[in-house]
Amino acid sequence: MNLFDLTGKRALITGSGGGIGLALARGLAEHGAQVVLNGRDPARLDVAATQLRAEGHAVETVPFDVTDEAAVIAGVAQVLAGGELHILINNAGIQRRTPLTDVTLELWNEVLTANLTAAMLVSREVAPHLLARGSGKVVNILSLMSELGRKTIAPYTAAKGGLKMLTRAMCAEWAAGGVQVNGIGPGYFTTEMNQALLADAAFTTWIEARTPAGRWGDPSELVGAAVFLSSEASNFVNGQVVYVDGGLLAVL
Ligand code: GCO
Repeated sequence: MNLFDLTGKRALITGSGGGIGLALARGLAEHGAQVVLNGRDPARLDVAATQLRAEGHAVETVPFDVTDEAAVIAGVAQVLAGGELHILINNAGIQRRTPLTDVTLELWNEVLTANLTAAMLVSREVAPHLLARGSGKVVNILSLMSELGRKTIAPYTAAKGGLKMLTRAMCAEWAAGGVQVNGIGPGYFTTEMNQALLADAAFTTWIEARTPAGRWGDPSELVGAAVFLSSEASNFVNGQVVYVDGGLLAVL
């Protein structure tokens, strides 16, 4: 028996038109899952789906804005109308970098909604389906900022810290119903969201020195943790966070 086999499982990955979300969708598909791509841009999802189908994977696209409650209700209903759902990966998120004294309420709400509230909305709509079956997986994509602060990203840090505690709250409510809720905390990865950082030689030098592995991560390196937390291998793992950070959190 392969504990990590996702054959027969169907997974919704939010924000999977590119970046980490698409890497995770590809990884779950490579381990047998049927994947449902989500994002706000249907055209971007279609490009991603075409790539994955060309690689031989079963892919659906369900575009909806995870920050819009009505869109989430309708979008999740559409996903569930398409069949059983076994895995939800709350990946969608944004980054806005500015000093806290310059943070407007609009920016604060934009970041908190995209990175925290959206995970609650989508999970609230998916959970009854998982609980009715008595099994399922929810994986929240956290951050190093669930544990550490860094200047100029206070809203993101607050949101990702909240997402760690929301992961534990979901565990408290849903574990007895056979649903395992856990998190993945990426370190610094070469993603679209981090392009400004990757273009900053001083920052990349600092991160490479601060990270024991001495390098940035590739989004494909998050797949192992995602497959583990999406598979039978994690059936007694609840409320935990797997940090995939090259050791950054482990050392000063
Ligand atoms: C930043 C980055 C980080 C990373 C990641 C680290 O501005 O420092 O965007 O937040 O994206 O979240 O775990």
